[in-house]
Amino acid sequence: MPLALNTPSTMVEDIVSKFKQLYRSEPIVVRSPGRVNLIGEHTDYNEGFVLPAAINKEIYFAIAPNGTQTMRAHAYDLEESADFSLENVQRSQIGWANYLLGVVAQLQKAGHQVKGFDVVFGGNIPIGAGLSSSAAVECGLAYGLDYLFAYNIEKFTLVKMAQKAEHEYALVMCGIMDQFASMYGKRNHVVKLDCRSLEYQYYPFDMADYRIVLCDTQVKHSLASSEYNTRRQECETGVALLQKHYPEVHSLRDATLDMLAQHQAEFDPVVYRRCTYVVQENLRVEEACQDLERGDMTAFGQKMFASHQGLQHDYEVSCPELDFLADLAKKSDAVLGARMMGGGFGGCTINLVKLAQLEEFTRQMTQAYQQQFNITLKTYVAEIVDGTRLVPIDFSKKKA
Ligand code: GAF
Repeated sequence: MPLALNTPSTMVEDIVSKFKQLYRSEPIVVRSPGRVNLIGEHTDYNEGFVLPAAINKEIYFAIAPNGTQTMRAHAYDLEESADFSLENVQRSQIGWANYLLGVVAQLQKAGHQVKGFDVVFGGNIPIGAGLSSSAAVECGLAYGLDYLFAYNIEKFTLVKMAQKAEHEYALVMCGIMDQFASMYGKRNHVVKLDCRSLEYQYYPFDMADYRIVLCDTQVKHSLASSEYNTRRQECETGVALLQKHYPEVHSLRDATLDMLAQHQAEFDPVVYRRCTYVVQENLRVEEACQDLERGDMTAFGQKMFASHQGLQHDYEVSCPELDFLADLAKKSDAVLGARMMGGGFGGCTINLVKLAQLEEFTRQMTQAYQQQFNITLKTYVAEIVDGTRLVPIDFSKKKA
């Protein structure tokens, strides 16, 4: 989702004044965040566990009804506008518009009447960094239209609609984690989601002595989406094989390391490694949550390192840039845990860093990355924030 950076303090004002300038009415404003994932990677589509949180990298929407049958949309950071009829909604050639149209299509499929509306959206979620800017856009619009047209749709249904929008209009067969985290984020908490039952539990995430630091490789290898879909297929192949012996296995969530080991000879070695990783990662999420309950951040961090090892060697979704950063972080005594985050093949590593050594860490990582790849590393200190919400706006104070 191609959006440029912007500073949070002026973002709402800028977007609202652009809206007024373009559409001459008073909008509602919605804020929708990107996400981090502490642990539990590539487990969501295997009906396993994830541990994400919404962060202070966000997309803002200004939206108002326009009394027509048209969506008039403006992508603030790209300075691009486009109008779309809401009769017979289809995928567009305009990439950014598909995230909006996908949501509209889902609402219509569910039988909701989507009347004409105007929308300006923009934000500060870095693009291609694996922080789920597309989920933020989908969730923000779904939430905004639900409010505007008083559909009264359950928040969870909005999450599913946002995910379907991604499948059908962005053509990425993602799991549910990103949209869930964007919508259900809770300030200073991580959320453990069971991606099968969709039950969830918040865990306080103590940031007194630590910071979540994202190191953005600035690369996105072209393999990313094709390999994502291949991994999904490999997992399904593994499940089909296990099912012959264990009919109770419906997804890798139900598999154990023992089951895999018993039948290793029947597996293609690559599929075997993929399945092993997923089963181990699921166990790690459970154990990491116990670490959080005990306040044992050292043990928690160790699981992040182990997760990276699995993603690098068994699931093979990492890349040299991510491996370099994860290895370097592992050697630093400023870091409790680090790993690649999200789909892989680029984007960010997530690092749990001691607050007292934050500057030193950032300096060391930036220097080393520059030397190795001749790329200026970007680092973000993530704060954990609430999920998608309305932003109260006092129009009496706003410039026209
Ligand atoms: C991407 C997907 F969108 C998520 O659903 C998830 O599978 C993640 O990759 C890997 O954990 O962000």
